[in-house]
Amino acid sequence: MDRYLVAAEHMGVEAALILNKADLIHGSGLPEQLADYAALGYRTLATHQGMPDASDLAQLIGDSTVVLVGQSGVGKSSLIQRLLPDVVIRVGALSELADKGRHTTTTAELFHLPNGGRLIDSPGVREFGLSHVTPADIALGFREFSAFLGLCRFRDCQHEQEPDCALRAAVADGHISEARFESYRQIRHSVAGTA
Ligand SMILES: Nc1nc2c(ncn2[C@@H]2O[C@H](COP(=O)(O)OP(=O)(O)O)[C@@H](O)[C@H]2O)c(=O)[nH]1
Ligand SMILES: [Mg+2]
Ligand SMILES: [Zn+2]
Repeated sequence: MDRYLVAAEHMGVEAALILNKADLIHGSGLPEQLADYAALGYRTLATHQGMPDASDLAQLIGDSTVVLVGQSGVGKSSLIQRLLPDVVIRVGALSELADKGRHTTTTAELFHLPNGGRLIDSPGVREFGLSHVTPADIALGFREFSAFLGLCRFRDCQHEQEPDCALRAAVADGHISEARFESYRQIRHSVAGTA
């Protein structure tokens, strides 16, 4: 999720988080995590296919153009099917698996919604590339870090072991969650590994 958010921040695209299959998440702690993202200022929605009128989704989308991203099987196509009950949309992880097996080019599909919104379904997106993103961009992709960037003792602070690191101090003070900081470090290292 944080990789998607870094990419969205980098592109200047507004991100909203949809927790789908909310019928399956009891006791998972996921609603609490979603609330953490809402507190960061992201729009969030918990939904599932048992809410067939999809008004919650339609409201979130409004008249904007939205691309749905997420791993295969999370229910992207099903979400669109709820918005457009009369359109024939391929639902089911199997069809996407078959696509991968055939190495077909993944095609995105654009759907027009009745209220003027547009929705792009993106089948088979497995790895969301951050190849154009620099380490500094990754830190900027974590929006709650921005208040602390530039305040470390060293201008080129890697936020690892350096003394007087403002980011790590913010984590220690509870201004930045440990989960998000750990996520930042993982993304940072994964991108450094491929650079
Ligand atoms: N329990 C549950 N299953 C869902 C929900 N939404 C989708 N699914 C199922 O998840 C599978 C993958 O759905 P699909 O829309 O094809 O996912 P996509 O790969 O992201 O497009 C299908 O078997 C759907 O029936 C939901 O809200 N709850
Ligand atoms: Mg799909
Ligand atoms: Zn630092």
